[in-house]
Amino acid sequence: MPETPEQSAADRFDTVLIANRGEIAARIQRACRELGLKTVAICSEADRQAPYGKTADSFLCIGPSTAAKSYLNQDAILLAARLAGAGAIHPGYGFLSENAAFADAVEKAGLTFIGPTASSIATMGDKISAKRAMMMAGVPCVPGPDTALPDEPATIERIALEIGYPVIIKAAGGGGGRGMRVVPKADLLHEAIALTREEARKAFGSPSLYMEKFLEHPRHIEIQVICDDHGNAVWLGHRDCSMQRRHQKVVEEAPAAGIAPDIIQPVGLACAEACLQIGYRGVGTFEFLYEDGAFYFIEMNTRLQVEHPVTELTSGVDIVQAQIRAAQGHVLDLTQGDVTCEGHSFECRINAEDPETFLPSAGVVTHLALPAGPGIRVDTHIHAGYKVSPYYDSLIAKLIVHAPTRAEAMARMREALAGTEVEGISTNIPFLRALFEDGAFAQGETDIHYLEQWLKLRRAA
Ligand code: MV4
Repeated sequence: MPETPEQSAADRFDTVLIANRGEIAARIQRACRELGLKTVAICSEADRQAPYGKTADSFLCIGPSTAAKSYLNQDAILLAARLAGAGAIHPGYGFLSENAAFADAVEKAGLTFIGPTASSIATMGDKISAKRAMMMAGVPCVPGPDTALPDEPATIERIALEIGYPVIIKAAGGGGGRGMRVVPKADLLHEAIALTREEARKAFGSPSLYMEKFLEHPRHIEIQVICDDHGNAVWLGHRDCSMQRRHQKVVEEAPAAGIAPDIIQPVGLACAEACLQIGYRGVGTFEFLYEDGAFYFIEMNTRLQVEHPVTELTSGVDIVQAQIRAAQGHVLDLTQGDVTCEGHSFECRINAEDPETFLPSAGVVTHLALPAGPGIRVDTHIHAGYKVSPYYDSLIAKLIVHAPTRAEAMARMREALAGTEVEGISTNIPFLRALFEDGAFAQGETDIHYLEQWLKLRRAA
């Protein structure tokens, strides 16, 4: 009798190594345990006291505090997986999560990489091939060619005129705000290209560039997808992540305010369809700019994202469990018709940082009070006595709320923020409290530039 996918899935792995740290290591461990899987936690020397180390089935220190020598050390992670008997590696977000060579090395070691194939990661890592794949799949993209800029100045000038100024020059190896330059008018075109090309060569090892229409006041809307290995893909709704500073998101929400379901639905369906066309597996996020009622694809993230909880609360789907089950080879246990969006959710990223300079604030948390109650969720790894180290990202907790309406969710977040106390280090909590009193934010009238403008005004006042 041939084995069904469900029969073989259970055998694929029973132990997961979590190749990450902080709140997401704790989050992934919880999902694994709920699925009956054993866990291997790893740490750097700075993270030996991590609470998720104590609750894991194995806990291995894999290197010094510097991420390059621990959380980014592929050989050390693969060795730890072998020593601890892990059959799969979950990369979390950041670190090695979008490294195609690592995904490939994991599979070559006979382990399962909990994420898409190395080939999907590579396609989406090159922003030009990502755009080409999406244009071919019928996903709406920003106007501009899905090919690298040629060398001939006259041809480049023609492309820019065809698109219409202002245009933006982006590096194929960039993404997340790195390696891009806006060109307001024709006489600045060639200099902008030369500068961006040099930066791209240095930063990404590739001088490849592309050009797009520059959208001046868009919102950042993203669509969450989940796919299995058996030709099933669904989208789980959308999020607004416009509230950011220097490409670091600060507040995210689901669904996006004021975008009618019948406007977003064709875009979500196109994303799910695109996943089938490219043979995508696991969770992914399509990033769009949204301006004047239209959506324009910019990038796809091939990892679990920081802000996944707002979609979990509105869709009722445990995205981390679904991701692990997809990697095991299970058939997706939900169809598009099962997916709903209930109520409204916000997430605040609580960062250990100086409120004026935004520089990371390290030290011991001397006192911690976390909010609780209906519709309140806190994803964190910290506790009173925890030492926040200066080596890593400053994210120490995510405060997530859910309520029937956007206004109620905002009120719930105000209460949750009022009930959050972190002492011993500086955090952005005072700033988040002020933001949730802002009138334009309450009206949903914000774009990707809003937060930086708000901060400027606040400093001036
Ligand atoms: C753009 C854009 C305007 N027009 N592309 C920045 C991060 C990277 N993911 C793409 N980014 C942008 N691409 C075109 N054609 C404006 C941005 C942008 C941005 C996008 C999303 C969230 C915040 C942002 C902040 C500044 C610029």
